[in-house]
Amino acid sequence: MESLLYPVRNRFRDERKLDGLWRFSFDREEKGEGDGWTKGLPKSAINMPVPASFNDFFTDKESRDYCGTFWYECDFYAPAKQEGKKTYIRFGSVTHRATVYVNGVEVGSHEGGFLPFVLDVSDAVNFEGNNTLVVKANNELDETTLPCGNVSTLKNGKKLVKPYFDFFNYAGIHRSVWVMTVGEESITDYDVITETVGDKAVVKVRLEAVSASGKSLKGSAYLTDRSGCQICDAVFEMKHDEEKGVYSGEACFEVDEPNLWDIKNPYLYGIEFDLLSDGQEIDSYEDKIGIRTIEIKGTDILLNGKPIYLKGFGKHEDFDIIGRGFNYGIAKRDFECMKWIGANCFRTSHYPYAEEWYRFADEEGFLIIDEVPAVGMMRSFFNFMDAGSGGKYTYFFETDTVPKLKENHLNAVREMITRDKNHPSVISFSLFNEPETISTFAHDYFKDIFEYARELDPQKRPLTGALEKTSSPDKCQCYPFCDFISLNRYYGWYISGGSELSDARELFIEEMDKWKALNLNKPFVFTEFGADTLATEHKLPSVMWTQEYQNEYYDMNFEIFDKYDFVKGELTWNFADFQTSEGTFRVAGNKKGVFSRNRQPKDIAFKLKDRWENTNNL
Ligand code: CKX
Repeated sequence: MESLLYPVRNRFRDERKLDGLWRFSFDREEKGEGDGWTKGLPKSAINMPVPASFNDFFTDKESRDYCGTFWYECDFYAPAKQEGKKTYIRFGSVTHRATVYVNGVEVGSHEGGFLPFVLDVSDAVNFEGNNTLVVKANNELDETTLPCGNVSTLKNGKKLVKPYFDFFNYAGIHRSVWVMTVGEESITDYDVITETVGDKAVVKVRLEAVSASGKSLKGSAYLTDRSGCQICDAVFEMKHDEEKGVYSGEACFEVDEPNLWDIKNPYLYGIEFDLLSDGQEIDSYEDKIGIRTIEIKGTDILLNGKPIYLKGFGKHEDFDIIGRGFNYGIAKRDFECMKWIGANCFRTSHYPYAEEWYRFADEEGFLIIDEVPAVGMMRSFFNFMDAGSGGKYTYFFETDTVPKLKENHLNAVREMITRDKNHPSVISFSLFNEPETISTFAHDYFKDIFEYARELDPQKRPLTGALEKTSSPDKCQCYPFCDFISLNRYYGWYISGGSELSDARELFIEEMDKWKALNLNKPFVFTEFGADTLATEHKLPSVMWTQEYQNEYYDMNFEIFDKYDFVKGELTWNFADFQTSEGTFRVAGNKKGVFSRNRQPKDIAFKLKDRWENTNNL
């Protein structure tokens, strides 16, 4: 079973978090396996909090920037053995890859650092006593991994990761770890599609289950309103799908006068699925769903049939000390800041975030563009700045790396859509960030990625991908795949910044006129625009990096957005300052945040608040 359902605890299922203080060792010489670390780490292992990135706990550079294999270990007691039940370990994510051992037995591995994986540990677990859980992890990147990068070796032999993107390559066990007990006959997945017809809603549900014994299964489900009252129910005939080895069934609810999920009233219904065999209940699964529609019509993005304008941010999972580790307190502060400023949307740039973000957004009424970790698909971070000028641009033509890259990309798309498909907050999937898109190789590569995603998403949400400037209207071969066009544009920052702002404006208009001339009849959303700004710097008249310049830059950008009626969203780069690799290009991080890294507003935040709260047409 590879069920990515979020863990729940009920009369048939158990889940316990293993978060806390684990033990940790770097494995600089790759000796761990030979030295028996699969059974337990050596005495020299140190304490390490989970979930968190390991990097910024350290006070020495070598450890912070460590590149290679590292190990985690914790002890756990499994829930008591029960007839007909299996025991699983579930990782929210381990960055970027992991192999897992229970009591020295290898139980599985996973590639990709931003999505969950679940391993059946039933045969490896000792139910009578203590168990040792060991994770061998690795944070290296290459041109087949998502995200992309490579590793260089310094003269002193030290390995250094070279990401093809600017955010710091944080690593570790970034999200919660659970030990779970689930029946051999159990619910493994469900899909929900919601439609509105007049004053009714139709909720189509597909339930999937496994039956190890081959016993026939039946399903039932019911919906409850906010007060917990049951409002409708349905029964599923479960049919065996030979090819997939699962049972599945479909049912349909009709909800009279539904409370639609939207930004102002994010109404969630409860849904409970029950699984029966021989008339006996054997499993159940509870969740919350929202009834809403999302579609593109002409140049409009329609939420529940009404046009919306996306206002918000590209974000990162990034904070002082804990790096990319999920923390509810930080998520709470981020949602409060986003509410305060009048935002309604964020993009999970450049990877799927912890599941808790989406559950939180469902509750709070935020729209999410959910992005797969396909970032860095140019040869280097700097390459995207000059690729258009005739530099290397064919990321997708080298046949020795592309098949593996594509396999990893398709897998990440599958895992992301499987995990996130039922969230009302998720209005779109973004399938790339700033790759090379101007070759026929890129065209053929992304054609398959988009087709796969369309096939997988039961809700058939709009798909997109964020295009940087070399993906120009006359050269880009991939924008036709997008249901709305997402542009990352930096006129006035990377292009003609500072005193040249008036030129930036002209160039921006030139490009937008070209898009307009294509008459695509699709919405455009700015998925990135922004100017690095030091929260401490003021200067009159402005210079780049000051708060005054950030304001002028935004004013120019707003003027252009407002000129073109097919622009249906503005997601600034970035919500907050974030950590990057070090270099001359960044001042101890990317400073394009509207908020500082500790989530305090820069001057620009007040301008945005005014625009987003008070401009009627947005
Ligand atoms: N876009 C010209 C991807 C983000 C970066 C952002 C930046 C670039 C800009 C591309 O991940 O942080 O340079 O600020």
